[in-house]
Amino acid sequence: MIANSPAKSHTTSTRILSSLFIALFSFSLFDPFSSVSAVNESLTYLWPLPWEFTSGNETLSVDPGLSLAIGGYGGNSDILRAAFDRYRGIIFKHSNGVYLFDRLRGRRLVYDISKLSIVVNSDSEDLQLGVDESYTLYVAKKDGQSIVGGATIEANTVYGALRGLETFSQLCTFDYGTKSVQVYQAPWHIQDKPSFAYRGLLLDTSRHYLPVDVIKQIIDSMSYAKLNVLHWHVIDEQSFPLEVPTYPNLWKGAYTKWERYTIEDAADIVSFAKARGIHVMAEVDVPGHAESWGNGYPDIWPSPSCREPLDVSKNFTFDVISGLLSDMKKIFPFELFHLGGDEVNTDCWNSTPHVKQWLQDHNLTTKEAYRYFVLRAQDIAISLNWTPVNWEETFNTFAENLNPRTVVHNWLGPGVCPKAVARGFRCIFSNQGVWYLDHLDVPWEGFYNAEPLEGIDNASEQKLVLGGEVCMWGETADTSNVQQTIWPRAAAAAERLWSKKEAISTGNITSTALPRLEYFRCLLTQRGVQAAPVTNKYARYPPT
Ligand code: CP6
Repeated sequence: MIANSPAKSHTTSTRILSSLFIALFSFSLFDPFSSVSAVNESLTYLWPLPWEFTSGNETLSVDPGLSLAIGGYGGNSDILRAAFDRYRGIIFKHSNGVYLFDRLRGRRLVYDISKLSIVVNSDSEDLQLGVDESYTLYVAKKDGQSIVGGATIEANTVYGALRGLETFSQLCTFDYGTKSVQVYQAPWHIQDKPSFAYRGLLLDTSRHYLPVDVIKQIIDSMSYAKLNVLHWHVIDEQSFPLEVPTYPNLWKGAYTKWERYTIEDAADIVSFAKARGIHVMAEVDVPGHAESWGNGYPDIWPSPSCREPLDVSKNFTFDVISGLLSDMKKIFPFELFHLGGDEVNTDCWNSTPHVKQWLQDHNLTTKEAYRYFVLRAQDIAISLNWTPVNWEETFNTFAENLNPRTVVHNWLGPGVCPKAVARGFRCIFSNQGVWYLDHLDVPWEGFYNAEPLEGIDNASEQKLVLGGEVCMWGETADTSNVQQTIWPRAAAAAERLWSKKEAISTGNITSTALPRLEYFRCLLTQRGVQAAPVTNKYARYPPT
């Protein structure tokens, strides 16, 4: 655990002393400073790395009574005030008790930064894809003359201000020596914005149910890494945990009556995420991965022995999809909606007499029937004013028929986004070889080195890559291990999706990124997120 901050505040003499001290200790068997000594003063301990920044060599103290001054058109935002209160809790987690104690003892306390000013230029809280998340952040000492002292965040939207608050909180470190919160390497001037508009995490609540509180903790942790889309793979073949008022038997497919999400739960998750600048994209994966629907409505199965894919021959199937999506529309305001379409094995359509008959009557092969199903589901989503997202098999099998608004979601391998954008489709990168979190054998470097734009040179085609998403499939993850499976590797992808490519692609990542990621992982654990260690440090021993 890196308990302390970058040691910029040390005077030369204490630095020499502490080096001596560490040198002495490193000869002993037990090295209590092994992790602290990993702090490298030439690195910027922010994750993900901001686009442009300058820093200095002053250390500033932050007032535990830090107040908020808000201005601009968006100054009256409840989202902003609530976020400030949350971040106060994070920043002063360790110091508030000390502060109160000092005040009781009547000590006079003087701080460099007592106010955080936030200016938001727009009062719109509309959260859609591509919303402006840029911000500038200044942290500087008030010198009496200058009016630009203290901390200031400027943003065009409240969501940019949220990103700036996160960065500010990462600059604030509790110093165990002075028992106060300090900003090292000030003055700071940061100008920041994301590389990609879509920076997602898939959560699967069908293979294992995740309680609402756990989903909220994950949303909180996403905001620390500036991820901004929760792809909620809520339903699959194993269970149907979601309430659907129009077809109330659907959630009979839940594992138990406790492992369910009411529509109020779902709406609560959406507003919790919105308050953190995070979109929730729900997925209804059809026609494969949908066996659980038939627990409540067995007619949606071709037959009791053919439960998947759903029955393409019945209008009832599409009535259920239509009712389900209409109910979802009231809960999920994000413009993208995921319709799955992956891993469809149509063999048993051919061996189910009434479906086989229907195929013959309509002169369709099973492959064409798969296409018909996906396109009909797309039409329902589009009529509800959604932009459909589909897994890449749909593109791989019938790109020429896909609605041109379709967003192609890559997963099988590399090379799909280049093909999709060449045909004018937008694309999301989730290559299973590098961004599947359930692949425990992929180390953080695999996540970090993945590049959504690989193989795409043309700037107008690059713009069609919305971003990428790491996937936490739920077969082997539940409440007991989901956070440590997501973190810290999801953070490696988060920096890839946020930071300037040139700034994070040069040099040796073991020295430029690893210590920063270890620091961020420590920050996660300080904030209560059960993040796993980044690497097995001891595997490197004995040192050579
Ligand atoms: N569930 C659904 C899954 C997977 C997919 N879709 C999946 C496939 C292969 C691996 C991991 C997950 N479990 N609905 C593929 C998009 Cl290795």
